[in-house]
Amino acid sequence: MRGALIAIEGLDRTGKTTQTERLLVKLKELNIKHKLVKFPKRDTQIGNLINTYLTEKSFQLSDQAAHLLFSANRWEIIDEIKKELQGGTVVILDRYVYSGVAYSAAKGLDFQWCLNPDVGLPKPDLTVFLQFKQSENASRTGFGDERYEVAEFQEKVKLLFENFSTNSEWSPLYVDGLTIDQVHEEIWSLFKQYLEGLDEDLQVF
Ligand code: DGP
Ligand code: NA
Ligand code: NA
Repeated sequence: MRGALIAIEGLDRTGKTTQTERLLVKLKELNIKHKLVKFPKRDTQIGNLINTYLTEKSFQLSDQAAHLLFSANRWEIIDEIKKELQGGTVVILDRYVYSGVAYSAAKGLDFQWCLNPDVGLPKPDLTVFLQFKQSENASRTGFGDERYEVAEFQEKVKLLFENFSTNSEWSPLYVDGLTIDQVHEEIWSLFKQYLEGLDEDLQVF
């Protein structure tokens, strides 16, 4: 049995990082082998460049070049992720291909062009998409620190994420008015069925 590949997606400040951490605590309690990978993974050389791009607005990079760096950042660690899965470890991704495409296409790049460099990456077994019915995330603390954290841009990203809503692994989760605990319980109920591991091969984008 291989481990499940689970992605947590959403706009900025929807609570992804809080929820992935909650999930890790739970898996630890249950003694289930797990690994978290947060994208962009900023602690590699490519990731360092991405971090500079996101945090320093004076850093000049074409939209296409930035896009390909984010994709390269996924490809540079994918063999490690596959190895973990083969060894039976559950791998949790905090953002993945969906963010890669949605954030770049929101700048006006062609959707399929954006997806192309990620074609061949493994598809998650489950992708939980955290979202608000209202544009509530703009009022959450910390919003606005980085390059993409601008309300109008986030609205465009939200629309582009919709393109994935017909994917079979896609599970939208509205977090309006829910507490951290309640969101955690919802994620857990989606996640539970994958704990035993899976027989079938991973699909690819
Ligand atoms: P985070 O560390 O999760 O807050 O992500 C940093 C920012 O980068 C966030 O605004 C979303 C954006 N982002 C994440 N992955 C990608 C990607 O693959 N491509 C692009 N263009 N943006 C991304
Ligand atoms: Na962010
Ligand atoms: Na974030």
